Amino acid sequence: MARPSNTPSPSTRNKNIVDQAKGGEEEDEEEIVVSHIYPSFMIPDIFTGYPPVRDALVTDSSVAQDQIANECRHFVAGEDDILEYNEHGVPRLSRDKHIRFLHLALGGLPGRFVAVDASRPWFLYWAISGLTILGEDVSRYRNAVAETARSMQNDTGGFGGGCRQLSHMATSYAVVLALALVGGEEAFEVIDRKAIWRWLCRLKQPDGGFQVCLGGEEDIRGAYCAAVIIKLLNLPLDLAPESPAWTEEGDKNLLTGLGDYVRRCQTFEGGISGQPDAEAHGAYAFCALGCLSLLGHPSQVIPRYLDVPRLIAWLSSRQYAPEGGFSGRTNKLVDGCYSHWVGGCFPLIEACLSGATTGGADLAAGSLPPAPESLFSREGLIRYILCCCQDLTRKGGLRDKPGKSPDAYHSCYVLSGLSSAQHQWELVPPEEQEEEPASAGTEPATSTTRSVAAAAVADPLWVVLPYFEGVQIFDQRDRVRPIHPVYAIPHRNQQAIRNYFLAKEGF
Ligand code: FPP
Ligand code: K
Ligand code: ZN
Repeated sequence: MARPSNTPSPSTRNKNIVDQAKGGEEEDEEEIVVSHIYPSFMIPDIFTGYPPVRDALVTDSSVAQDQIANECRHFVAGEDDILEYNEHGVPRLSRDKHIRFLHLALGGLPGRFVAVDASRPWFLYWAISGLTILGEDVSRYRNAVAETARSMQNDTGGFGGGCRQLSHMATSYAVVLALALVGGEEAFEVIDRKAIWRWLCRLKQPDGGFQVCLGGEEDIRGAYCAAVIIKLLNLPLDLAPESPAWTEEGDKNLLTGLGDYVRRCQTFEGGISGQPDAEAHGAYAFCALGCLSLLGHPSQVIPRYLDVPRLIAWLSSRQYAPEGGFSGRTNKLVDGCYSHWVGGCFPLIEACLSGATTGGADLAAGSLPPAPESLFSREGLIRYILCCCQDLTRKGGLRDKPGKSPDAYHSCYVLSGLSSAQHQWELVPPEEQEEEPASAGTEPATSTTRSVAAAAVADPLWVVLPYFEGVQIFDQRDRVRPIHPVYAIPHRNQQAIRNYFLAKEGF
C-alpha cells in the first residue's frame, strides 16, 4: 500500500531545512512538524521526523546531509508511491528481482566496465555472495569460477585482477571467498597453497602488517585479507627466509605483530583508519575487528588491542535518523554498503563484550560491561535497507542510497548487512568451548534451532539464532541466510574449505 491519500504531505520543516542548508532566507520562527504518524502505519517518530540536533554551521557537508536525510525520510516514512508498505511501514524484499540482477552481473558486462577490469574477482565474489545470501544454490557456477580463478592465479603466488595481472591481497581474498562459496574439490584444488604462502611471506612487514601487493602500500585491508586467507587455506605460519619480517632467531611468524599493527590504526575518534595516522572509516573498522577475531578468541583479543568503549561510541555515531542506515565516516552520508562494513562490526563487538560477563575480556584497566540487548538499531537498519536500498523501478539490485544505481558491490554488502541485522551471533566463551563438540554447522534459515559453527577445536565457536524483537517489522519470508560474522560467507562454506585443507598434510 502506498501512503494513504488523506495523510499529510512532507512537512514544511522539510522545506525549511533545505532552504537553511542552502544558506537561504531568514526564517522567523521555524515551524516544527514533530512527526508524521500515519494511522495505518506503525513507524516510530524517529524515522518520520527530522534529527532533533543539527549543526548550525552551513557547509557543503551539512547541505548534502540535509538533502539526503530529506530524501531518505520520504522512503522510510512510508511516503513512496512505488514501494508497497506493510502495516509497519516496511516493504517486502524483492528477492526474485535481486536474484535476477545478480545472475546478470555474472554474465558479460557492457564495455564501460573495462575501467574496473582489475576488479573482476570482486564481481565474482559480490554476485555469488549476494545470491548465496538470497538462498540461491551457486554450485552451478563451480566450473566457471574455478576456470576464471585459475586464469587469475600467478605462479609466484596469489591472484591478480585478471590473467597476467599483479597479485593483490584484495583480489586474492575475493577469489578465495568465491571459490569457498561455489565449494567442492574442483574449486579448492585451483589454489596453489604453497605459492600463496610464499607470496604472503614476502608481503609480511617487520612492523607486523602486510603490504597489499609486492612493493605496494601496507594497510589494514592487507591485515584482514591475509588473516582470512591464512585461516581458510590452513597455511603454515612459518616465515619463508625471503620475508622482510624473517629473523635469524626464527621468533617471528606470519601473525607476529599483527594485533599491534591493528592497534596503531585506531584513531583519536575511536574508529579505525586504513593505516596509522589516517582518517577513521567504517570499512577499516570491519577489517580491524575481523582480523583480531582471527587471532584468538574475540573477547580476549579485541580488548587487548583496541579501546573498545571509544570504538563503540564511534560505531554508534555512524547510524543516522531518520535514514536508519550507517555512514562510513564522520560528517558523511548514509550508504547501504556500510550496512555490512559498520553493521557487521556489531556481532564482533557483541562477542567481545559477551566474554566480559564470563571473565573472557581481560582488560588491564578495568573490565568491560556486558553487552546490552543490541548495540545498534536493527530496526533502523532494516528500514533503511528495505525502504531506501532496493531499486524496484527497473532491473532490481541494491544500491547505496535513493538516486544511485544498483550494483553488485552494494547488492552484496547491503544483503550482508541485512543478514547481520536479522540474526544474533553468540560466541561460546573460551573456557566453555572445550566441552562443545566441533560439529558441522547447520543453518537455521528461518527456524530457531541453534547451530554451531566450528572448524576445529581451537577456532572460536560461533552460534547463530534468528533475531526476534517484540514486533518483527519485516515479513518472515524476507529473512535472508546467516553469514559468518568474520568471513562473511555462510559458516557451512567456511568450514568446508577449512576442513578440506586441514585434512591435507603439508602443501
Ligand atoms: C571512502 O569512499 C572509502 C574508503 C576510504 C574505504 C573503502 C574500503 C572498502 C569499502 C573495503 C576495504 C576492505 C577490504 C576487505 C578490501 P567514499 O569517500 O566514496 O565514501 P564515504 O563518503 O562514504 O566515505
Ligand atoms: K560512499
Ligand atoms: Zn557504498
